[in-house]
Amino acid sequence: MRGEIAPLSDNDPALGLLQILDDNAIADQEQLPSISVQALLRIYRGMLLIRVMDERLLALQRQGRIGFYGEARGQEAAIIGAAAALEPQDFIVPALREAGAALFRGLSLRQYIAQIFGNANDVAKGRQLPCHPGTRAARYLTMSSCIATQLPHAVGMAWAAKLRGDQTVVLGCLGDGASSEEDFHVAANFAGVYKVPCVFFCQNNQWAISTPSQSQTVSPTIAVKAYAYGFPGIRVDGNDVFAVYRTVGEAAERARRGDGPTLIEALTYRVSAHSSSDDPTRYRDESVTETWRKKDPIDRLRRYLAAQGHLTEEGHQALHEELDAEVRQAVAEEESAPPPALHSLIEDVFAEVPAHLEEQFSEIANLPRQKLGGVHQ
Ligand SMILES: Cc1ncc(C[n+]2csc(CCOP(=O)(O)OP(=O)(O)O)c2C)c(N)n1
Ligand SMILES: [Mg+2]
Repeated sequence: MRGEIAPLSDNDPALGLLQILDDNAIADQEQLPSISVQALLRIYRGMLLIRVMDERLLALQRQGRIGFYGEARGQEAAIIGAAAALEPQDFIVPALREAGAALFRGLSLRQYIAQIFGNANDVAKGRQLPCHPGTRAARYLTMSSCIATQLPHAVGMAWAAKLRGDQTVVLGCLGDGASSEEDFHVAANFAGVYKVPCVFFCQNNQWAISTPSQSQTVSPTIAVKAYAYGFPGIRVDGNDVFAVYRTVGEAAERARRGDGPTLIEALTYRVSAHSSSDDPTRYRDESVTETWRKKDPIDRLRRYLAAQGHLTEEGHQALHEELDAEVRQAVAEEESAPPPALHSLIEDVFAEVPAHLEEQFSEIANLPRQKLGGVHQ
């Protein structure tokens, strides 16, 4: 049965840009989602934690203390706004920059930083690239480094939830670059046909490493691609936490009701480098980046909270210092933790470690210590 494709008018939600909190931090009262002050301050804390962590961990990478780091600077409203709009039973299947959402949902800073060091406290036992946390308890999957391969997984999980009738929604995250990958189209098609409870959440930060979004697609927006698969698309200001929260919340409710997927495009900007291995000054005009730095989502929410009398400048400073101290403490603890046990090299693939692997292991274990580099037994 064919889905309906509505004729597109100029104010179609997939072509427009929903904004509730404008650049001057003035909120549109009619569209403002209802969020308690306590919940809003928790959202603010989650956003600020990403910023504080990014600053500290990038410095650590530059000092050679961690191998790699990817910032999410400028995308904090999109990440936390989306996470805050979900129910605890919902899953997040991340793309590249959503680790702050895992922390927001309960992953401890120490667990996250242990993953970055790949030490003995890391549940992944150092087998993942830094910044790839996963937490079963907070229903946040480990990030897939292969762009877009997570989307068929997200749709499969949502299909399973539908078959079980368990009211779980899956947030399938992607970047603008991922929208060109076949896995995105496979996932979107399947999600539309089977009406699965998946919300596709695309952070269009306008760059895929050095490829600008205008070279990525000639579609007028990414959101409009949803119509090809028979479900709604909506484009929002990704630096506006209220627009993201409201849209993701409504899409999740729609999915929970059994009405199927939605594609949300959150328009934002990657104001930092792609990762600690990248230098954007070699391929883009950084004066454009400066204009986006002025649209800072944390600053926008802070000004709104201040105008409402919910957060003073001193309150903001105190929170900043508290988060900075928490990050430094977690770094100090995890940096001094030992690496994973050497024997873990050959564990977890077979139910019982086969003899040939034990044999190879004993050769490694008997190497002089200096040949093992940083690896301890
Ligand atoms: C299948 C695949 N192709 C290429 C890469 C290399 N790669 C890593 S991140 C990235 C860009 C992703 O851009 P986008 O989806 O916009 O996410 P963003 O980095 O902007 O958050 C690329 C091409 C990869 N990891 N996987
Ligand atoms: Mg991108």
